[in-house]
Amino acid sequence: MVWELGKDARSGHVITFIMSAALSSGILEIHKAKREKLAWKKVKTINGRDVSTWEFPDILDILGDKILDNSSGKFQSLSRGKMQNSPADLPVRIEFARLWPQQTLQSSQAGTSDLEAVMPTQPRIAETPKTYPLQYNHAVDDNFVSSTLDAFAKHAGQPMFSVDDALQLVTDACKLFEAEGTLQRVDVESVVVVGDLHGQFYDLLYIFETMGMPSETNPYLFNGDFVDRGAHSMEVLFTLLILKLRFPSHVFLNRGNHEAADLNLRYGFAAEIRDHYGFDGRMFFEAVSQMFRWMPLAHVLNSDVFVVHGGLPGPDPRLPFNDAGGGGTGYDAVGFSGRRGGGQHLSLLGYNPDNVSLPPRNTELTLEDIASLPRGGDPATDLRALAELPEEEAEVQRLIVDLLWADPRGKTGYGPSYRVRKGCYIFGPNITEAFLRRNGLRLMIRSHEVKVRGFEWTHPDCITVFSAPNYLGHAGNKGAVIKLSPDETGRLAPSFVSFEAHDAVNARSGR
Ligand SMILES: [Mn+2]
Repeated sequence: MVWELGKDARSGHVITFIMSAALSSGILEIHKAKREKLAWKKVKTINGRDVSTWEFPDILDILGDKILDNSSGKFQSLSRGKMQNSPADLPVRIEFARLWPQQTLQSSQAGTSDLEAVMPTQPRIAETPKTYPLQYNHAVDDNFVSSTLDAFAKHAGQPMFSVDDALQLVTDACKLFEAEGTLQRVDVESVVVVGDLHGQFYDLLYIFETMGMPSETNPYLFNGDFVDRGAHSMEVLFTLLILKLRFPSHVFLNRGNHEAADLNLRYGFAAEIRDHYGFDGRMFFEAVSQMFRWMPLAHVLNSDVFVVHGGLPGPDPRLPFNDAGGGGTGYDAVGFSGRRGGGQHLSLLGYNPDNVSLPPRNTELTLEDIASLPRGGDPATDLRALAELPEEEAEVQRLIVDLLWADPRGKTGYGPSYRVRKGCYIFGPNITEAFLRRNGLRLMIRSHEVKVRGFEWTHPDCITVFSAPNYLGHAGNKGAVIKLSPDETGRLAPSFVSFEAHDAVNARSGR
């Protein structure tokens, strides 16, 4: 079955189809008994590109960028969009295959996220002690940084540190993050902001080549999603940690949604740790997971620029997440069609987010509110577990999920996100504006979504930056970084550097 979005079609149709397909596969797992007889759709190609082996989030990543605005199509037009972004090439042609639920179910079970399935449970017997090229003894100087980066570049994919040294390094870095705040305020002359890296180590090296190595005079802020997806999460993570240890007040890291154990088990980082350290990798995995829990969630630069991985706090009050039976399994943010009132339409086979626009929060969140969010845990994306918590506690957890997972959209107000299973929303330009104004801020920078040029002016005062070119080894996008340096008034102003992929093996094989 093929649907084609022609020039006359209202933009937004494609993404609606895709969202409904994603929604379907999600619902399938829960309501299997009810839906066994139905055929389900799976995307085979997009504009002729075979995406049949891609996971839905990846397809959405790519399509969310092609269709410049994934809600109302406001930025999408036959000329340049309002934000001067290039529109997607039309028509977008999407080919669906029909699949029976049983097959879909099996393939989703194959990707089990259980620690036992990824990590070895038994130590190997009679293992000869290995020697490793690098040693870590708490002293990180320029020489250590450069020899580590050299060794990584030459031997990417092989462990360079003993697991004991690796553990020590993570433990030391963790102490630095613990000493920082959930919301970290820093003042800088200038700073390079780097978006998602996703294990693309050689692209990180290229960023350093182009923008200069981090130093006291060249600060960096890495905006989350360092690991998973790409081939060299270990090298990327160690590089960032070593730089943090070398320049604790000039290298900053924000936690991304992929700095979380459950994602690492599914998207490659845990497997990479296993390949490096075997049974001992369990210890290391747990230490890294613990460190991730203490990374700051956001930075404010010069009391002016807000930097966060995903997005802004969701609506207040929140619309409840309902399922067809009202059990709160969280597959939709708004009522199903057939529910009375509200003019909101959501059915099992698709919904039109255009019809949903929740107003800005009754109580706008302050930076102090964000600063007081707890750390030390993983984002609560299990909506059923969340429903068990006292409301106040649940709301705190939802805010953390918003910061790590939410996306902006073109239409004003809040709407349902295709990441609805994480419990988050998409937010419009007026939401960004209200948050920034309430907090005396001028600009927001976020990452989390792939962009053709590596960056995008998503709202008048919100930039998306994504630094993993040719994401997943096949997205064909450029990567970009933002350099913030003082304008004539002395305030931080962005300039952009886009770059092509420099990593021949970006994608972890078989993932
Ligand atoms: Mn992300």
